[in-house]
Parts: sequence; structure tokens; C-alpha cells
Amino acid sequence: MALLSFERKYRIRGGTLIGGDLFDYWVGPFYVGFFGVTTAFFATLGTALIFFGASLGDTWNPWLISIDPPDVSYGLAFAPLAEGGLWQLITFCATGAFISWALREVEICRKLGMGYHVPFAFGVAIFAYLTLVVFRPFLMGAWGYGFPYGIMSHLDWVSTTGYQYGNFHYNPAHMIAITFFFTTTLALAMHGGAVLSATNPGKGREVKAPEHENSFFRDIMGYSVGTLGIHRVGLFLALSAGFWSAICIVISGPLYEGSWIDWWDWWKNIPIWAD
Ligand code: 07D
Ligand code: 07D
Ligand code: U10
Repeated sequence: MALLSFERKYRIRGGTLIGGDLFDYWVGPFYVGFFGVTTAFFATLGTALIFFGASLGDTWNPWLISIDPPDVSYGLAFAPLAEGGLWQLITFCATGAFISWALREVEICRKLGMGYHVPFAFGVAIFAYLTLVVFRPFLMGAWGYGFPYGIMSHLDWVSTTGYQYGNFHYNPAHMIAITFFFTTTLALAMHGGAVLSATNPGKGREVKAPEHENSFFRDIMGYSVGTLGIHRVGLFLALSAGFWSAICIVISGPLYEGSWIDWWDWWKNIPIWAD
């Protein structure tokens, strides 16, 4: 069925989680819904607050604008707007917008009778974000441990935070997360390559079916995970990357304060090779 006629067929009322029929309509290609309105509200307000914060700063260079969290001396209290209060409000708006977006995904899945895999996946990204700006700062007792909202300044935060724990590469959960990120790109390259080579083999050549893809991987490495299976693998790899990222940062500070290099001392002291 052509996309446009399918859209006409499925664009019917129902499936909303909240609001009933109230916002159950589309604007152009976008489904609105109650959570579309809350997304638009939080995103507009958050963006306006970023512009307000930028107007208080000394640059309009988009790369250098930075909305900084409060000083750690404010602990978990509200800070004055110009001293991190804006960061707190923007964090609230961002959280509201991301969660609204995920719930809007849920409503669309319900309308289509699909599973909730996509909103679940986005939930893992939201979990990583909240770990950085809510859970870890909360566990460490100050909002000041969150990262600043600026294109370059958030990179400075990653670097400074990394060196606070010696060499962040020695963080075992960081290693696991990185391995999952790398494996995700490997899997996506293999999958994209396999599908294109079979279904788009070049002008004048016959389009191949999944048994060709299966045979290729059995020939080269003895096993094919299958056409549905590779999507499960992909989702698992990508979500694991985000999940272990959240773990690697939440243990840095709340659980372990020293250098990650020294953390490996237990390894050197295992009786088998320690004197
Ligand atoms: C391609 C989908 C499209 C999304 C894009 C991002 C904004 C920000 C706002 C000026 C894959 C849109 C950007 C809306 C503008 C203001 C206030 C997604 C795609 C194109 N980072 N990070 C970037 C965010 C963190 C790190 C780029 C967001 C953590 C490093 C972009 C968050 C840590 C590098 C960006 C976030 C961290 C980047 C490209 C939130 C650990 C880079 C992102 C909400 C995760 C790279 C100059 C991209 C770069 C980069 C956005 C969090 C590390 C500006 C929205 C604190 C090391 N980050 N980031 O393509 O070039 O994502 O930086 O958590 O090298 Mg970051
Ligand atoms: C948080 C993004 C959430 C996004 C959301 C959506 C919008 C809308 C609108 C486009 C998690 C936002 C949407 C705004 C946009 C439109 C229209 C994703 C998030 C909700 N590291 N490191 C990681 C590597 C080093 C350090 C993670 C590699 C150094 C610290 C990942 C290397 C030191 C932290 C990772 C490397 C260091 C990390 C990031 C190599 C610095 C973190 C991915 C090769 C000296 C962060 C949860 C991630 C983390 C993190 C990879 C090096 C420090 C595993 C490959 C040694 C302090 N690093 N790192 O988390 O775990 O995505 O955050 O050297 O905090 Mg690292
Ligand atoms: C996949 C796939 C597959 C496909 C696919 C894909 C995965 C099975 C079949 C998809 C993949 C691709 C297309 C590949 C490319 C994608 C990427 C590289 C990922 C990155 C994507 C991007 C960078 C694009 C991001 C763009 C976005 C998110 C769109 C931005 C949208 C908006 C700004 C509008 C958002 C809509 C909202 C909020 C809801 C509806 C709202 C409106 C329409 C706005 C109007 C608002 C209202 C009417 C409500 C009123 C609002 C109020 C009251 C608030 C007012 C508040 C005030 C404060 C004033 O597997 O194979 O193929 O294709």
C-alpha cells in the first residue's frame, strides 16, 4: 500500500494514553497528541531560556554559548537564575520534553498496533542523560556535578571529569560501553552491507533473497543469526552501549572516588601471580 493511502487508513482516532480525542490529530506529517503539545511546550520554553541565558553571557557565538550548572556550594538547593537557576529550569524542561517525546512515540505505536521497542530504546538515551544531570548529581549532593549546556563547554566537562578519575579509559564500565559502541557500528556496517549487496546488487543482476544473506554468513563464519535476529542483536548492542555508559559515569563519584588506574590494583594482587 502506498505510504499516503496507508496514512489515510491508519489516521483514525484512538490509542491515546491521555487527553482522549482532544489533541488526537495531525499537523502536516506530525502526529500531535497530548504529548506533542507538552513536547512543544517544554522544548519552546527550554529553548527560550537558553536564549535568555545566552543574552546574560558575553557571546552569541553558538559554539561558545554555555549555560552552566550552579556552583557545588548550592548543593541540591535552587540557585538564583543567573547563577545556575537557569540550568536547573532548562534541565527540567529538557527532561519534560524528552519524556513527552517518548510517550508520544508510545501513543503512535498504540495507534499502529506495534510493539514499544522504539520508545523503550529512546528511554535508554533518556536514562543516560538523567544519569548525567539528575541521578549522579543527586547522589553526590550537588547539581553542580551536572554538565554545562554548551557545544564546547560540555566537551570541557567530559575531559575534566575524566581526568578527575586518573585515566577514564581504566574505568571497566567505560570499557564495556566503548566495546558495545564499536560493536554496534561493526554490526550496522555488516547488516547495511549484507542487505544492500543482496537486494541492490547492481543493474541487470538478479535481486537476492534472505537465503543468500544466510549463506554468506554461514560460509564466512559458520553461523547466520537470521534476518529477524540481526535486528534483535542490533537493538541489544546499541542499548547496551547507552546502558553501560550510564553505569560508567554513575559509579564515578557516588561509588568510587579514586583513580581508575589504582582500581586495577586488585588484579595485580591476585594470588596466582602476586608474590
Ligand atoms: C546524529 C541525531 C541528531 C542530533 C544532533 C544533536 C543540540 C545541542 C544546544 C547549543 C548523535 C543536536 C544538538 C540540540 C545544541 C545548545 C545548548 C545524534 C544524532 C545533531 N551531547 N558530545 C556532540 C549532545 C553529552 C560528547 C554533538 C546532547 C555528554 C563528545 C552535539 C547531549 C557526553 C562529543 C552533542 C549531549 C558528551 C559530543 C554531536 C544530551 C557523553 C563530540 C552529537 C542532551 C555522552 C561531538 C562539539 C551527535 C561534538 C558531540 C549534543 C551529552 C560527549 C552538539 C544533545 C555530557 C565527546 N554532542 N555529550 O551527533 O562535535 O549525536 O561536539 O545529553 O565530539 Mg555531546
Ligand atoms: C547522554 C545523550 C542523550 C540524548 C538525549 C536526546 C535533543 C533534541 C533535536 C536534532 C549517552 C537529546 C535530544 C537535545 C535534538 C533535534 C531536532 C547519550 C546521551 C536524551 N570515551 N567519557 C562516554 C569514549 C574518554 C568520559 C560514553 C571513547 C577519555 C566521561 C561513551 C573514547 C575521557 C564520560 C564514551 C573515550 C573520557 C564519558 C558517551 C576514546 C576524557 C561520560 C556515550 C576512543 C579525558 C560519558 C553517560 C554516552 C558517559 C562517557 C566513549 C575517551 C571521559 C562510552 C570511544 C579517556 C567523563 N565515553 N572518555 O554516554 O558515560 O551516550 O555518559 O578515547 O560521562 Mg569517554
Ligand atoms: C528507520 C528504520 C526504517 C525506516 C526509516 C527509519 C530507523 C524499517 C522504513 C528512520 C531513519 C531515517 C529517516 C534515517 C535518518 C535519521 C537519523 C540520522 C536520525 C537523526 C534524525 C534527525 C537529525 C532529524 C530530527 C528531526 C526531528 C526530531 C523533527 C523535528 C520536529 C519538530 C521540531 C516538530 C516536533 C513535533 C511535535 C512536538 C508534535 C507536534 C507539534 C507540532 C506539529 C507543532 C505545533 C504545535 C501544536 C499544534 C501544539 C500547540 C503547542 C503548544 C500549545 C505549546 C506552545 C508553547 C509555548 C511556550 C508558546 O528502521 O526501516 O524506513 O525510515
